[in-house]
Amino acid sequence: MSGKLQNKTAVITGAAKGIGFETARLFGKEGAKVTIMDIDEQSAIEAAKKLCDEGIEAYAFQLDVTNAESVEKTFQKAIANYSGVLNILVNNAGIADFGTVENTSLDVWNRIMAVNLNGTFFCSKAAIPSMKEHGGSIVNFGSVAGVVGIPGMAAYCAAKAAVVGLTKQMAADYSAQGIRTNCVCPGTIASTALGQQLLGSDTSEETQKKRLAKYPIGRFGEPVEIAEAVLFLASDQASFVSGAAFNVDGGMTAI
Ligand code: NAI
Ligand code: 1HS
Repeated sequence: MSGKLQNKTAVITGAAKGIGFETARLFGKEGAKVTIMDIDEQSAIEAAKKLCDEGIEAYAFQLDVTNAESVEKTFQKAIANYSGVLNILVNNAGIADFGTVENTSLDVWNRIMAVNLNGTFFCSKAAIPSMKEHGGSIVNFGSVAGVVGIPGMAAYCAAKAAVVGLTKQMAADYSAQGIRTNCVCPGTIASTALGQQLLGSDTSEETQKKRLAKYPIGRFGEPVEIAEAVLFLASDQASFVSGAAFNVDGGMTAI
């Protein structure tokens, strides 16, 4: 049986855990070779091993996406490992923190920008040369927080909105050169570390109720529901889709 990503090569950042890991697993099930890049080396190795045990060709590289020099070197190694051909990049690595403009420190602001926005910029910069030669697809990670304002998440909302903007800009520059760029904007995925951090940021019954009430579908999402959307955008099924910000949010941004 031939999968939707048969023989494609993919790099997924922040894929040791959470949504990134489920994306790597789904890509692998669809026939892709997957490279997990994550700041957490041990977890990245374990994640790749788990996928190999499931019959997927998976590799692990330690990488902090905020370090431009390491990004360049690590992508060179990963792309060489794919004999020079990288088809898909998923810029999934991301972190969240909380605060209004008044109570967000410059350190927190810079860190949120560094991982969510600069990381996407650095990794794309490292992947594009191979993709220009062979064609490619980049999927960035926005959030509903990049589409609407979320109380108490100034830096995160700004970073994710910038990722949505960068996605459209990259589509404008590179679509004619065979590289489609899109982003997913997930609503809350409660089961991941980041989802738990979000729900734990204010555990009052009132806030929890208000949060869930924002989701017309009546629940939060699962990692695999985001992975399915990333798979579509990354695959040839989305051959005419470039510059899209795809809300995968149970209707959260529709109301
Ligand atoms: P997670 O916290 O479960 O996983 C994030 C992964 O990124 C971890 O393995 C972590 O080690 C890695 N990472 C963190 N900083 C890194 C760095 N500097 N370099 C390389 N790797 C790094 O998070 P989750 O929930 O899987 O989120 C994935 C993406 O989805 C993020 O971009 C997040 O902003 C976005 N998102 C998540 C939502 C949620 O509710 N969980 C909702 C909307 C968007
Ligand atoms: C943290 C992740 O990107 C989701 S922000 C959505 C927060 S809320 O709508 O569930 O309050």
